[in-house]
Amino acid sequence: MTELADYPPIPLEGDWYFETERSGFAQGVRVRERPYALTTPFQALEIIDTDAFGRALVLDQALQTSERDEFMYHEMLVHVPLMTHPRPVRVLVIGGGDGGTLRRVLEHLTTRPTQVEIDGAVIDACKKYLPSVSQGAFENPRANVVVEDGIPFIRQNPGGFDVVIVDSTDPIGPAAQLFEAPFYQDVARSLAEDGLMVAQSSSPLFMEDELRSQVANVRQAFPIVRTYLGCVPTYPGSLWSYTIGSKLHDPLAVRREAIATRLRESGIEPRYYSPDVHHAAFALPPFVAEIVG
Ligand code: AG3
Repeated sequence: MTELADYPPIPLEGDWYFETERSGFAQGVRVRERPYALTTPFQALEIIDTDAFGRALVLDQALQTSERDEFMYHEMLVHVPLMTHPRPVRVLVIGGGDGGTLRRVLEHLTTRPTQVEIDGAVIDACKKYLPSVSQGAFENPRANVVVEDGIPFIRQNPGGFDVVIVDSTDPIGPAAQLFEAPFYQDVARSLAEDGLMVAQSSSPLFMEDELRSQVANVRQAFPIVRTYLGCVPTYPGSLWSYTIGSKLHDPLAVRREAIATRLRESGIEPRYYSPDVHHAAFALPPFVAEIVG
């Protein structure tokens, strides 16, 4: 254990860490080791080794990603919007300091994606302690990684991006503004005429109000808005949502054969995403359809 001294580590009960949600609900993992913890200028960061999920990243006491299930989240966050755009060239990632998103973006492109992450300490910790998530993405010469606040960055870069991917923490703390209407309007301005964006959009079961207002905010900025679902066992309730805002391309209009061809040509071998999963993810249970309107 190193560098735990300057940060009160996440509270354990015995060797269990419980992430508590509102409504008196908690999800627990047994913790084997606590290799690293740090209070950054933005948040409390801890790396834990768990029996169930392998090594994992915790920010402000919310599990962000784990070796075992990171693919379930990152593949859905990246492949769905990038397959929706017919020819993504200029791609921007906001957040995503563990590198799991950047790694998948690099698989699609031959061009240079940009990533803007506010907290360089997350990148440093994940490169060192969670290298299997980024798999060298930060060292890739094509990766343009900027440690900066994404909100002013997006305002200063209008007009060029094909796809913007918002890989943020929950809508509280440092990421709160990334869920607001002015930010989505800035994102829309930063996109090309046929550009689109995606943002992780919380648990439809436990964060219903946040999802409802986020989707309403995306609607203020984009004509095509589609929420889709996936399963991420480390997140509260497992059922997780993502929301696309698009100027032209509709994720529902992408043909399965086109997805299969692009996967094959790019040599991408997803473990969660597939042409069928792409479309299935947009089938919303009535309670989710009601939330997103
Ligand atoms: N981004 C979404 C994390 C949400 C987790 N919420 C929670 N555990 N309450 C994760 C970043 C992965 N690149």
